[in-house]
Amino acid sequence: MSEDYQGPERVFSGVQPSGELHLGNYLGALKKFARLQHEKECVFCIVDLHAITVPQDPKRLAEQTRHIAAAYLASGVDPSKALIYNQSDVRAHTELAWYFNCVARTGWLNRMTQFKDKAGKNAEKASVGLYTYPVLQAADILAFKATQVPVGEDQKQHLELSRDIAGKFNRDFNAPGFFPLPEPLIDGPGAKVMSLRDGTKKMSKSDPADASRINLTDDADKIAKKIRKAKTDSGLVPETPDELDGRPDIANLVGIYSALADMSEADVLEQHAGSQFGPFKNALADVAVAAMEPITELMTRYLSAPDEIDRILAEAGDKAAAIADPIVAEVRKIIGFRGA
Ligand code: AQP
Repeated sequence: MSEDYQGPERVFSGVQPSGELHLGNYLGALKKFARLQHEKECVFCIVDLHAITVPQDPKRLAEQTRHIAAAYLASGVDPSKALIYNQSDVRAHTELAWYFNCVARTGWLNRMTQFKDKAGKNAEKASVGLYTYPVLQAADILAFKATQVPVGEDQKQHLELSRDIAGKFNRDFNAPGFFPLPEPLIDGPGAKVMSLRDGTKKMSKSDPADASRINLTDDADKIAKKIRKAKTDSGLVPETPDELDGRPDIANLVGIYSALADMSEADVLEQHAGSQFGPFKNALADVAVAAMEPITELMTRYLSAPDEIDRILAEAGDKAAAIADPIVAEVRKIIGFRGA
């Protein structure tokens, strides 16, 4: 946090309604959110403005947004403790993003590896929105003057950009401490869940291979099958975490086990050291099904009441706007707009 920032602590994070959520989203984000709501003021968003940086089917977008809301609720985020709202319902995001577009430097954005990964060889054809995505993300966080941002490791570089934007705004407009420098919360197991087919690639909703990920909607049978088919090597389960170096597929499975069972990696390995991967995967499948099945069931239950989801989102949207609008009004004044 900025040395000069004197405001309250606040946690902000978001999830995109751009496809099926998977175990990486759950362990890297949702599970942490459910814990943090007991410790700090939390604002959680469904970032539909981010989702449209790549084409979305308008008929499916609202449905996917409810799907993410159901995932938040099923993962244990309680709307009476934390806000769960929809980004496009709160205008402060887009307004602040424009001001930040004028603060951020193109050189900073050119360094963002996620844009390069997502745009691929066709960067010229990617939307401008995909390019400036991290600027909107900075606006999401700073419209709430959030001090902490729980995310997976893939978001670390974007968080650094948010800090750079906050610092430059404070300096450029001679407003020391106006924005905090938000800190990423990336600690703990599950911060980087990798593909079940390739332990060097992150588990991702855009991977064409469904077997690479465990979706939050997969039933027990599917979860177990995917884990049994996960890539391993010809060795045995090692004895200590140090021996996971250079064995990315095994390190990934041990990491998933540890995160789902709330055990240290050392304890997981102590239980299974020297075992073949068949029995290890069976044990992991049991752990995964026990942890994920209740979430899938709860999601289905929440999704059967879309009106209730809409009510929760609308109520939280009003509360979120009541926090963010005055902050953005102050920004207008600081910038020097007439009538601000
Ligand atoms: N593999 C992962 N391990 C740990 N955390 C992860 N997150 C995503 N993948 C992993 C975290 O989930 C949160 C929400 O992510 P998002 O919906 O904003 O989208 P994303 O990061 O773009 O997720 P995907 O699945 O990887 O989507 P695509 O395939 O579109 O790139 C974030 O906190 C993220 O860190």
